[in-house]
Amino acid sequence: MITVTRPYFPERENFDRYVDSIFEGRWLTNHGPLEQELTRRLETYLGVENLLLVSNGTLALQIAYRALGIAQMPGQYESAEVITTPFTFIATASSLKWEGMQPVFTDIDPDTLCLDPARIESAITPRTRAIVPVHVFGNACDVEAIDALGEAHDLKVIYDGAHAFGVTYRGNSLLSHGDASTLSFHATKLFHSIEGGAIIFKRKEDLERARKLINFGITGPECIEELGINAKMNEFQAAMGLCVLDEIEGNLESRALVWHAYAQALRGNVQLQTRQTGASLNYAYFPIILESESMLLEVMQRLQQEGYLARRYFCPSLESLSFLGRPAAELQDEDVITPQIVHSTDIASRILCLPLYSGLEVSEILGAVRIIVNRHVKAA
Ligand code: T4K
Repeated sequence: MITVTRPYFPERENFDRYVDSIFEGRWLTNHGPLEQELTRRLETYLGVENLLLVSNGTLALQIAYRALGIAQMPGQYESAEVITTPFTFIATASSLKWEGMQPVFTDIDPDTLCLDPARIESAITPRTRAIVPVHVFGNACDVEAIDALGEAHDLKVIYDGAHAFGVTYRGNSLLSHGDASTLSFHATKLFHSIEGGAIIFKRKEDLERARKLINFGITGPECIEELGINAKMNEFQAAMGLCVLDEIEGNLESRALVWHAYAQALRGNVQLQTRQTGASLNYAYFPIILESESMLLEVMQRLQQEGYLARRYFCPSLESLSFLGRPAAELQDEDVITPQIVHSTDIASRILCLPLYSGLEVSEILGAVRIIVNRHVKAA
């Protein structure tokens, strides 16, 4: 079976060298030497400052909310609101709810699939604390418009950049926008550390606060300064991250071949995500948008019969999940605004991500391309 993704496995000898250094140094976690080395190397590779490694991309979001002071602290009013996109992986919104905030979904742009800045302003209320947009499938959000909205309304902006590893926008790292940007280094991502993630802060003082929060709020042997949690990256995760980073260029080249082969064969046959002008490609995902859900189901089944496991990233559209909704008491509140979601629901019902990973050969995807093109020709 050719799955939607496959984790990148670096050269075993390279990994062994890093593991040998862990055994020699007898240091396993709590800000070890490999975690420090990976921090430095990622800052250089990504062209960013104030990067903090954490144990996964979901905790990266949660820690960012806390460090920036928007997450609920015990005893605070329940219904702080955060504007976010319904077209994303569940963790973007569930991390908000988990931290006691109310995700308020506003619609996406049906072409870029990112949060539509034109719809954000009317959803802002006195309870709004922040905006959490997602660079979905590595496509840059309209960062200028969103950053400006954040500034005008005194709202924090945290970009969920889980898919945006290495993406540049107008020559600089896309991840340097907002008050913070987060990354996921899950095994299925183009850059990974088995499980892992990072936060890139605009300000050094936010980084320092977050560094404390990921280590239980501890600042010294007998000093626990504030409420914290454990969100540290361990040395084995960092070792994998270093090896994967050592080989990142080959990984990207291999993905690029398949990405461009799909694009060339499918453009004009199915709708593709419109990429933001000025943003680079990182070849993380290849989504296609079919004409209807029934066509999607038919294509998916045919692909599966031929050995391709495409995935419905991201379905369902998150506004449909009742457990992310408002508590009943708040629903009676006149100030509550429930924006209409049209595009995200529609796109979520018709979008399919095709297999894409390093090592996948162009010759291996031709069968999938044929199935999709044939179905399109039949429908036309
Ligand atoms: N924000 C956004 C926008 C995100 O997309 C994500 C995660 C997050 C936040 C949270 O970050 P983390 O806390 O996860 O770091 C996967 C990943 O688990 C998840 O990290 C990712 N987004 C999401 C888009 O995809 P699933 O449920 O699709 O994973 P799974 O287990 O079905 O794997 C997909 C395919 O990969 C399988 O068909 C086979 C292959 N696979 C997977 C694993 C784990 C392998 O071949 N080997 C493996 O070890 O969620």
